[in-house]
Amino acid sequence: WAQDCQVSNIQVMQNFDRSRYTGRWYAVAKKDPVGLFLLDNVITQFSVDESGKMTATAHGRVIILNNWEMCANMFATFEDTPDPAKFKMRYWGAASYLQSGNDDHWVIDTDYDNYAIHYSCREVDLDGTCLDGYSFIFSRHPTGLRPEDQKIVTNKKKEICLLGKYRRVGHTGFC
Ligand code: ODT
Repeated sequence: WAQDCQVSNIQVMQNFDRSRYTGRWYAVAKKDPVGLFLLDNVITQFSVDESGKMTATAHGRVIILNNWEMCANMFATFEDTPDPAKFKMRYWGAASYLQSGNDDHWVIDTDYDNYAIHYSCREVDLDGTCLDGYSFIFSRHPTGLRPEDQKIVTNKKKEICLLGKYRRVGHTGFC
């Protein structure tokens, strides 16, 4: 089996269950996109509304306008696609000067109770690989991933061709 790194061949979570995904997730690692936004202290909260649609809020430390450090409060709604683990995420900030956009939002893998791997390719290259994207590793635990989950996560990072591209996301209490 040779890894081809085609975005269209990336395997996502089978039978993704959005209701089990709800609640709080702590970002523990991140692969940054071009135009990096969320720096650290990133916590997200997923919900499913009365109509079954997934929504989320997130906060994290950002630096805007060159040198102004603040805690960004962000919101997102998710549009379903034929694959239950692939969404379109429309997002915006509590303040107009924060980032907004519409990104792919794929759940690569999760056990719902401990870890989750998120992936978003913003720009697919001519050869079908990802030219610009980002990925978050989330934990249910503010202390990070359990050792038994680290192995699973490392394997998945390999599968999505991002092994070695992540940095640790710290939680210092800034937000
Ligand atoms: O930080 C970056 O460099 C790119 C990320 C931009 C999107 C941030 C939008 C957050 C919107 C509200 C929360 C949603 C939860 C998302 C989970 C993972 C992806 C951000």
